[in-house]
Amino acid sequence: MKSRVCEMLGIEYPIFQGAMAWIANASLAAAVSEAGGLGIIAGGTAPVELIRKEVRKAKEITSKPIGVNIMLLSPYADEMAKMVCEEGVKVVTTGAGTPGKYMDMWKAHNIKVIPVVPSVAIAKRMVRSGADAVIAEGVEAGGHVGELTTMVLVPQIVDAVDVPVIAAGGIGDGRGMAAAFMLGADAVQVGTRFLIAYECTVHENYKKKILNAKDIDTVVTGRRSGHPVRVIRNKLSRSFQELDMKAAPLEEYEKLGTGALAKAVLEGDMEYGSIMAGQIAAIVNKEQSCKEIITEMMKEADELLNRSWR
Ligand code: TUI
Repeated sequence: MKSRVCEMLGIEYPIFQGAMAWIANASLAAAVSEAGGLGIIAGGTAPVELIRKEVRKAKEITSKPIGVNIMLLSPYADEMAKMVCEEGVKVVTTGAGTPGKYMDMWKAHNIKVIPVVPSVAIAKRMVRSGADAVIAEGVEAGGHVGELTTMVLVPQIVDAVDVPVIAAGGIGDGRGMAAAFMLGADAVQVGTRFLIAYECTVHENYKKKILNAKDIDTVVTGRRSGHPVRVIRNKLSRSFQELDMKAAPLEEYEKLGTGALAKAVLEGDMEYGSIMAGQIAAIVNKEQSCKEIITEMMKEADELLNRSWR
């Protein structure tokens, strides 16, 4: 099941590990890359030197390709964009915005640029400005989300652009992966399932939340604020919903949201921390190594895609 994405990036399996802010560090990304997928270190809103250290650490653990994700709402996005050039990173993904202004610089450093896109129009715009591939992310995903589901977004973007499309949002096993391939995707991006990997250093309380999550346990908060985010329901998500209901000023969203992700990830605060996770959390029921996750997904997807449907 080699795809053109594997050839473009020099990876063995068409599985990207989703960039999860404060979570996707050298430990997780290097384990995924070492297992043959594409590990991605998340820049999130962290200061650039912290992420530079993670990039260097990852390179000590594996010699395989590693990506870095730049979250474009970060106050450090400009510095992060330069850092990936300085550190010789080969693959950059972006989220929560359009990276057009960095494109020339990245191209000059031979970096493959793969933006996350929530719509056909943005996908086309990114390809026009030089994207090598796009990640079509549906609203099933955890964290900052668009409006459309993976099921409807992926085939439309596949039809609209001539670069490889990576499907993201709601993919957590070989069935989801096979389905994404059927929709025309060349690879998949998986976030939530990697949260419970042994190599993932997120707080144990966060892992337990994922392992215990049921189908309807996530909710999108903050649509009104312009930063819709999918999280597991808790006291914080209910407070956000109250802000929505009373049409609160945007500063109140910011006050509530600042530092909330780090609170969940680092301190394990499951009441007032922001527990970002995708809807597929419900099928994530066992802890595994990154290698086990990738091997299992590949085997399942391979069997399904080779099955006779007559
Ligand atoms: O970026 C994500 N998911 C994220 S980022 C994040 S950290 C965060 N911190 C503070 C505030 C908000 C988030 C947690 N999860 N996914 C990729 C993604 N990108 N989803 C949607 C988009 C997107 C949205 C609009 C990409 C481009 C875009 O373009 C709008 C435009 O016209 O520029």
